[in-house]
Amino acid sequence: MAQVQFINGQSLSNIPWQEAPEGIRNIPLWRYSGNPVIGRNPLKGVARIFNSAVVAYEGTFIGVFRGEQTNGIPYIYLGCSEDAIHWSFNEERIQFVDEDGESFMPIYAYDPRLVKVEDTYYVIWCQDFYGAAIGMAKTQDFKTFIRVENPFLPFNRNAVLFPRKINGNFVLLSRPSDSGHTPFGDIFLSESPDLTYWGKHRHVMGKGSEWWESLKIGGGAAPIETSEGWLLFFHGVAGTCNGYVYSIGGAILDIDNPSIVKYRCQNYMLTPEEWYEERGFVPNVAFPCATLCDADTGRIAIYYGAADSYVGLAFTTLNEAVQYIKSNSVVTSIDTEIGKR
Ligand code: BMA
Repeated sequence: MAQVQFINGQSLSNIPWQEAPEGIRNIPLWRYSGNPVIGRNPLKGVARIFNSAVVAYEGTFIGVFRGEQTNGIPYIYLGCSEDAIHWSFNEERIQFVDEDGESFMPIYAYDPRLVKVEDTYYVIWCQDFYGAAIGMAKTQDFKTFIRVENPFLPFNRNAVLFPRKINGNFVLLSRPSDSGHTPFGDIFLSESPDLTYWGKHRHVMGKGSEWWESLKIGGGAAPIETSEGWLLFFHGVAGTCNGYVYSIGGAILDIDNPSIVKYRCQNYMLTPEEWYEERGFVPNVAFPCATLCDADTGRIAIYYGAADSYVGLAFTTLNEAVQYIKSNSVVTSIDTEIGKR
């Protein structure tokens, strides 16, 4: 297969990396041998950090972390790292403000994603808005975080912004839900010229016919722009007699019209197997929220929450991930349509 390229990719020579282990590999992702990279009680007043997102920033790394406080309420904390493996965190929760500078602190905030579009970083998370809904804030310096209007009505989760405007508009993936443990869910896409008014809603992907994603799916890491289309790592959920199992899936969306799925991998890309994925506050969860990419080598580092208790790191290359998705792709007419019924 011809080499796949990142589009608008950056050099990231300090991306964390380990070569794939020897032996049988059934999946195109391999775990960092030092996982979990964030363990229990990582911070005063915080019992667990998981489902968190990182970016490269000024030669080092910075991230927004879901911290489960010792009162059980999740909030978002800022962390930084020299190597994207060892993290230190601000003890203070991120202090969000409204446009007018007034404090805005949601009752709870969880599952943050972090995406740079042009010169601004956007944090997107789930918060209470008369039920579970999407919250959003912007920052340019990781000191001031200014709230952006809530994009959608409740109930919704797993919102992920594309890293550039498409046809002049911001584009957001989301997963309409209920306010509880949502036993259903497809990925949709919405556009906005200004991050205030959202429309042109499209269906992107439905829960899969494969067992590992047969209950619901949700956006994961920000889509990665490549010569094959937008590479999306998402989560797929199976409902078993002992509860939900969250795996990592992979798909490639059309570059100009990402409501069209070009390829969708029928196999999971990673599923809970290690102790830190199978055992924890919620067992059997691998929940991807971010990637780092190095355009020079094609390396991809994937950050995922493990068992609602830890942060795990996994690796792949652009070629291996895309080749695996393409060679195991099954798309239905619901995937390949524009998604506007
Ligand atoms: C989902 C979200 C995630 C969590 C997952 C498994 O509904 O709440 O934050 O990781 O459940 O508990």
